[in-house]
Amino acid sequence: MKLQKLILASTATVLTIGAGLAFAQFQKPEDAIKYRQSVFTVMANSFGKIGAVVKGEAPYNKDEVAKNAAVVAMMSTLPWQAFGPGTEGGKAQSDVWSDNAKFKAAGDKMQLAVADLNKAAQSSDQESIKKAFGAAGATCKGCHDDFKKK
Ligand code: ASC
Repeated sequence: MKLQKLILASTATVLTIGAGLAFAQFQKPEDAIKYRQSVFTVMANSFGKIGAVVKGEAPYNKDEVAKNAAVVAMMSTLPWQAFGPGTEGGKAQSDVWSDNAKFKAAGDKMQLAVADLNKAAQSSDQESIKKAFGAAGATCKGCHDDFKKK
């Protein structure tokens, strides 16, 4: 009887650790999906504010652009931890998991591009901001084309 309890408890512990590895800090796959979608929502909001300036729809304010570029750069480091094994769903195509190396490479490319945008935004050189914004937007689109459900 005691041995059975011990085995049950051990099994529960192993299962708990296994689930913990699969979902990292997330209790359920839905939590990971909500997390990564929230990150992209905040990122898109700041990126869009820079876009309005670049397109001449909003006045250029160096501090605002720099702040939004810093938000985008920081947020760009976060969603990847929420695409772990067993977190399929949301707007992510199954290729995220079946072709994970390609997805990782696309994510790395985006992070480099938004880091460049952040650097450009610290200057007042609107031409370089515009160029870096375009390059960053292309990495967003590239990943959406390949990995996001329409
Ligand atoms: C945005 C936004 C994206 C990208 C992408 C660029 O402002 O929310 O996902 O730009 O549309 O093509």
